[in-house]
Amino acid sequence: MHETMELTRANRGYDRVLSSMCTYPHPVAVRAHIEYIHTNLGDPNLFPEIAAFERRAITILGGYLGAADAVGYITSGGTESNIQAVRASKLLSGTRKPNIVVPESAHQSFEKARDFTGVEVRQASLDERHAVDVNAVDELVDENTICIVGIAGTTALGAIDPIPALAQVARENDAFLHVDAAFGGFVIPFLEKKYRFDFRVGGVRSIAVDPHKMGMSTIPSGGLLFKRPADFDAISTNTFYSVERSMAGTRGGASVAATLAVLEHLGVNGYRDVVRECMRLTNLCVEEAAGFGVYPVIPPVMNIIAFKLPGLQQIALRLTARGWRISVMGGALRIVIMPHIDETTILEFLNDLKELVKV
Ligand code: 0PR
Repeated sequence: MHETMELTRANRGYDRVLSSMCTYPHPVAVRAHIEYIHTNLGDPNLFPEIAAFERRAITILGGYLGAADAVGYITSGGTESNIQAVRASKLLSGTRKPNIVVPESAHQSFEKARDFTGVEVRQASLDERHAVDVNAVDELVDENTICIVGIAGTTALGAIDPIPALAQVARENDAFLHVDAAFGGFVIPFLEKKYRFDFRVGGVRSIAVDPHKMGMSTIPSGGLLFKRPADFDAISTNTFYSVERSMAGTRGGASVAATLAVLEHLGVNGYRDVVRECMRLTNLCVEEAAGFGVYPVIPPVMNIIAFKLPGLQQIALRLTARGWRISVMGGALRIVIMPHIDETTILEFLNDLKELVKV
């Protein structure tokens, strides 16, 4: 009894959490997760039904990203997807001293990819819109560049890199192009404004897209998709029971079932509604903050706002003391307007922010 109470206290939930790209999973995802909690996709022969769920989930994700015939698997998250994409590009290349070119805004998972694969990571500078500068990428690319990375929804700002221009550089240099849409992959397809960032751009070979972020699935569920089956095959290992293309051996089938359940339940219209509400609150937040002289680094593209604030550290500490969970990133206060945030919460946050900015 005592231990249960401890657990309950530790479970604070997402109340006042503006720092996270994760949220409460959808109830249908939770139900599916529990139902399949015992399953192991490491041995798909044992659970062929879940292996089929995974293929269906990948087909739906591929459809959202412009290639319903894409192949791939449900990973443990964006980190695994990015590492595996770099690994695939390395295994496909014959280069002895391979390098990859990533934007300065890239997630730290590419550092891990470097450590695991031994590729050199070159960082390209950003332009005034905080998207990668394609000229800088072009200058860093050489005959040993095996992979170029573009980000569709950067961690700090939610900016979208110019994927079509990166694709051209990749094509000219015979490099693999990976798009990190871990966050943006479940937002951009459902925005009113259209962006070219997915498999519809010729040259995009793989995409990371995380159901456990805006997809409202359970943790851990990431997605790694390849346009060409041969690219996915590059990361395969023969085992005595099957062919494995994942990083892990034993891996849970529960979040795969959860992902398929929420994908089928929400569908395009469901996700569009989720994104529409998050964007309404994002825009409301930006407009209200402008009313007391606080502005974002870039006009939000998606439901991520990075506010420029004089006295940032002090304000961040005071917000934290009032129970807000926020991030300080790239010299700004980053908040993510996830589905667990409602209008009342935003207005309370803005009240606190306004008070602290005045002090
Ligand atoms: N790519 C991008 C663009 C990301 O923003 C992230 C996560 C990843 C890859 C890696 O994804 P996984 O964490 O699934 O491996 N960025 C989040 C962030 O920095 C991670 C996070 C999530 C941090 C929830 C805190 C938190 O409460 O915001």
